[in-house]
Amino acid sequence: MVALAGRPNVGKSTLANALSGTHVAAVSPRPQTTRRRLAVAVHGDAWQAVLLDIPGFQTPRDALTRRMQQTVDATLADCDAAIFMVNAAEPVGGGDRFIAERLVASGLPVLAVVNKVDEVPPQRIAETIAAVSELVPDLAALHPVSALTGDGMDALRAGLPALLPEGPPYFPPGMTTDQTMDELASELIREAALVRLREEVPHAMAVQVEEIEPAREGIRVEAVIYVENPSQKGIVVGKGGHMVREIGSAARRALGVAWGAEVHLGLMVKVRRKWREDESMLTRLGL
Ligand SMILES: Nc1nc2c(ncn2[C@@H]2O[C@H](COP(=O)(O)OP(=O)(O)OP(=O)(O)O)[C@@H](O)[C@H]2O)c(=O)[nH]1
Ligand SMILES: [Mg+2]
Repeated sequence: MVALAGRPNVGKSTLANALSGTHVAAVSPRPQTTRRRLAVAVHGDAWQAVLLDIPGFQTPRDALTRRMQQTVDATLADCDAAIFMVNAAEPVGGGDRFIAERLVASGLPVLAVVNKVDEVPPQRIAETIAAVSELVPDLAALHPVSALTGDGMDALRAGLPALLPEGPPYFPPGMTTDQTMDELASELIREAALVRLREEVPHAMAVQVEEIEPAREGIRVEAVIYVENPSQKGIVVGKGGHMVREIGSAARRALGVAWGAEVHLGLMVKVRRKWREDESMLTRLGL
């Protein structure tokens, strides 16, 4: 079990998807895309690594982000190793230092990944590598990569088994995530919405799957996108329903690939004031 630790937006979920060869974790340019912990299995020849994709480290602001940070802490207390991920395109800063201190204190073997090398010149990559090596002096390994283009990813993949103790395989061949169909659907619907929306809407949005069942030809999904106020609802619905239709068709395509089946998706947009502070709603959303 390998925890993926890093600031929001460094590319943890992109890395998990790329190493597993599937699309099961939501990825978007908005920070705090990942809200729940999800396991993503990487199957090697005679080994298996289970990556635990988790929210980026942050200072909690409300009940939602408090729960997200608890998920991070619980995961670090219960894994065999950690990947410390930083973004080469941003200076290594206080947020990275805070995470590094926690990882060093945990005593876990730590492999560092310097991501987004496609975005910066070599000099900058070298500076980031030096800064990371200083933050975590006993690194098991360090890999500069681009999770987006695939650069450096083969070497990283080959380095995973050395990080891990021997144990039983948790995932059968071909299975790459522990998410239920509901969870995967809500993850990919939220992703489709996140990449199309900006400002305050992404943080105010949650997705709940209401129904999922085999239909005559494929799988039928009914889901609700919750937002916090009517103006956000207007943005998500879009002119004449154009935005919600676009979100729906992107999510339908992604789910179709994940399940290898035709997907029929019904999406509603509803207002639920202050849901981020509503503990029972958060529990219902699986957060
Ligand atoms: N240029 C470039 N962009 C990348 C790379 N890896 C990820 N990204 C982009 O960075 C953004 C954030 O990626 P995510 O994988 O969602 O980041 P994350 O660390 O999981 O973020 P949180 O879940 O919010 O903590 C997305 O727009 C990705 O496409 C990379 O190697 N190069
Ligand atoms: Mg993520």
